[in-house]
Amino acid sequence: MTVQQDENDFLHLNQNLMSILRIITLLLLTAIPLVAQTLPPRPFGPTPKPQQLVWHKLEYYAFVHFNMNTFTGNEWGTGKEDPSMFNPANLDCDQWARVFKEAGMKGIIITAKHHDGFCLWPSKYTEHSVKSSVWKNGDGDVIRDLSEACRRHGLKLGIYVSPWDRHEPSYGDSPRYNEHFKNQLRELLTNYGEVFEVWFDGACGEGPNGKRQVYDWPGFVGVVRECQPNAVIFSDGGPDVRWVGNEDGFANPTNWSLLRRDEVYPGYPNYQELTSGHSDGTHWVPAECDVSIRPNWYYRSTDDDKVKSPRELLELYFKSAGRNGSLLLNVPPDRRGLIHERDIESLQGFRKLRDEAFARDLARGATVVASCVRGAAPRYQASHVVDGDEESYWATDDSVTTASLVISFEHDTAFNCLLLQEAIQLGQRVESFTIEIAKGDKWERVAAGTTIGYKRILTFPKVQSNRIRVTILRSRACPVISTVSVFNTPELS
Ligand code: FUL
Repeated sequence: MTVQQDENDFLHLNQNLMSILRIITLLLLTAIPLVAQTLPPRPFGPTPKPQQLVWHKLEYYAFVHFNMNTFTGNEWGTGKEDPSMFNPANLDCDQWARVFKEAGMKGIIITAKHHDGFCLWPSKYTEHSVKSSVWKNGDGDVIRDLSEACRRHGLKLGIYVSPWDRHEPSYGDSPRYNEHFKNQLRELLTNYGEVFEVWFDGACGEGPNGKRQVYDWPGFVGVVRECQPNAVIFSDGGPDVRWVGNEDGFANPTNWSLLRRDEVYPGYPNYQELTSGHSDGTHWVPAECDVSIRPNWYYRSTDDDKVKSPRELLELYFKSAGRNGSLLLNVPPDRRGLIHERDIESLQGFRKLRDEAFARDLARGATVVASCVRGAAPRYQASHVVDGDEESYWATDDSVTTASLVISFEHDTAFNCLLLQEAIQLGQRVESFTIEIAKGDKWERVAAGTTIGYKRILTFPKVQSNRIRVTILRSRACPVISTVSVFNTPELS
């Protein structure tokens, strides 16, 4: 081998290395923007905490107003009731749990203490409780019975506890009562296993000469966080779940899970705002829609023929869970301590209607084409909206806030209901959308909406077509849609 040959080999090697380097650089230069482009959308605005995400999926659960008022026939007791009046001779929390489970509910929130101060558990801090009643000779504990029944039936347990207490002598002596209330909260939140929601009622009927109690809200919230870190806290203004601003069980069609939380407090005078939330809200505080299956919160035999019908309950479901809220349906046990036959009938009828309404998602597995797919990446492709997986989603490029999806069926298909979901872990984004069907070579509008959020259900007169176009007209950031479902629900025709 000559010196000349050596030099040639060296030069060749160098040239080869240079070409390889050039190719690598080229690859990197083209790949970097692609990789950057297909990064998931960044969260936009306030987003839900993990326990709020879990809560959103519950959608429908029971409210149970049951305690001293059940026996007096009052809606608000005075606190002067004789504890011996509380005597539900056939109390059976297992029956409640069975009925609610069969109704398709996910949990039960019980009035552990209402405004009259009577406690359904043997609190160490008052004599005004089940321990002074004749029920089970004072040895009973409704919260214990219910927590065990919930566990047996796979239901979540929630606790309603009224800060306003008309029995407790320390009420009005602010620091003393606040301590009393926190002690009672601790009992409820440490002795009965996991609690999914703590419900703070904002009502207080003290007149101008009534007792003035300044509540230690940060302290109350602190006790819940300490004892039940996975629970959500409800009040007019959250901090985790807000009142919907009415007791009729509906949210407005425009419903933001957002709230200017620092402005809203229990007893907030502009509570009508809560039915839509605040579009410029600073925190994620979704709406819970509470309503009673009867005209009153507590059981009265005179209401037995006024129980809401399955059809009325279905309509409420569309106006609550179908408008980005949850449905908290009150079903008050009677004086026996049982859910009344009339209520059971309605709950079962409602379950049947709901099952029929959503029996078959016509869009599942259909062909979907989007006007834009984020980075043209499969991870964000349009078909994710019909794959039945709430975790996967369709998203557009960051710069695209108006976009559409066309869902095609093999044949003309009749339908009257559409269900949409945003991937809310990334925030609530959509402000306006339309739904159209193909008629010949034209598109015909069948429905339009504003917000979507966790779940938005739209119903309309039955139409028939082989193509549906969902257009996101306005979104605060690129739309991120996890579900589009299509139904032909018999109840609506
Ligand atoms: C209100 C209370 O005053 C009613 O009695 C009932 O408990 C309802 C759910 O909340 O604020």
